[in-house]
Amino acid sequence: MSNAVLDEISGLLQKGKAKDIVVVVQKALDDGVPAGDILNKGLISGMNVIGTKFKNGEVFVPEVLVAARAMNHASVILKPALVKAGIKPVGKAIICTVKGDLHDIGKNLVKMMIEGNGIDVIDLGVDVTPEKVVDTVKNSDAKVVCLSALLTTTMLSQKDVIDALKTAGVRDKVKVMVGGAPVTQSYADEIGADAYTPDAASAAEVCRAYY
Ligand code: B1M
Repeated sequence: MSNAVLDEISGLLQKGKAKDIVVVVQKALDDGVPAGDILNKGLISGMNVIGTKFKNGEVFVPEVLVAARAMNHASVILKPALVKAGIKPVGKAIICTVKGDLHDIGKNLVKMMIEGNGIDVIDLGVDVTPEKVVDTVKNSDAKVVCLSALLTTTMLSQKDVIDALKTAGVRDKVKVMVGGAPVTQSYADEIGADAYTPDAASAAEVCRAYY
C-alpha cells in the first residue's frame, strides 16, 4: 500500500504535477506514511530519475524545472511533519547555496531538518556571495554556517567563503558545514570546513551537536 503511494509520488514528481502531488502527499501523511519515507522513497527517488534522464539527454531544463517546482510544493506540505512542533530554538544557524549556484532543493531540505532539530535558520537563499555570508556572521549570533553546492564549478565557492571568514577575522566565531552532491569528506578537509555530511538528516544531526 505505502510502496504504491510512494511510487505514485515519485511518478507525479517526474511529470512535474505540482497540484496533484500535494494532494497525494497530504493523503499519504493522513494515512500514516512516515514523512521520511515520502521524502526519500517518493520525492528524492523521483528527482534522481529526472537527474539521470537529464544527464542522458532524455529530458531537458523545462522538465527538470517543473519537477523541481513539484518538489518544492510537496516539501511545503511535508514540512510540518518533518519539523517537530513546539521546540524552543536552541540557537541560530545560517544556510545558503553558494555563489554561482541556483540549486535550492537540497538546501531547503537541510534547512527544514535543522529547523526540526530546534535551531532557527537564517536562509540567505541561492547564489550568495562570500561577503554576504561574512556580513551575516558579523551581524548575527549564529554559531553554524551551512554551505550547499551542487556543481563541481561552484563547490569551489565554499572555499571562498571559508577564506573570506578568515580574512574578516570571524572564522573562529562559527562552525562551517559543507554539503551537496559533488562535495566529499576529503574536499571538506582540504578547504578547512568543520564538517561534511552527505544528506539532510545527518547535516541536522551534526549541526545540533554544535549547540
Ligand atoms: Co542542475 N545539475 N543544473 N538544475 N540539477 C545537477 C546538479 C546535475 C548533477 C545534473 C546532471 O548533469 N546529471 C548537473 C551538475 C554536474 C556537475 O557539476 N557535476 C547540473 C547542471 C549541469 C546544471 C546546469 C549547469 C544545467 C545547464 O544550464 N546547462 C544548471 C546550473 C544552474 C546554476 O546553478 N547556475 C542547472 C540548473 C538546474 C535547474 C535550475 C533546472 C534545476 C534546479 C532547480 C532548483 O533547485 N530550484 C536543476 C536540478 C533540479 C538538478 C537535479 C536534476 C536535481 C538536483 C536536486 O534538487 N536534487 C541535479 C541532478 C541530481 O542531483 N540528480 C542537477 C534533489 C536534492 C534533494 O538533492 O540537492 O543533492 P541535493 O541535496 C541532497 C544532498 O546533496 C545533501 O542533502 C540533500 C538531501 O539529503 N545536501 C547537503 C545538499 N546541500 C547540503 C548541505 C549540507 C549537507 C548536505 O551541509 C551544509
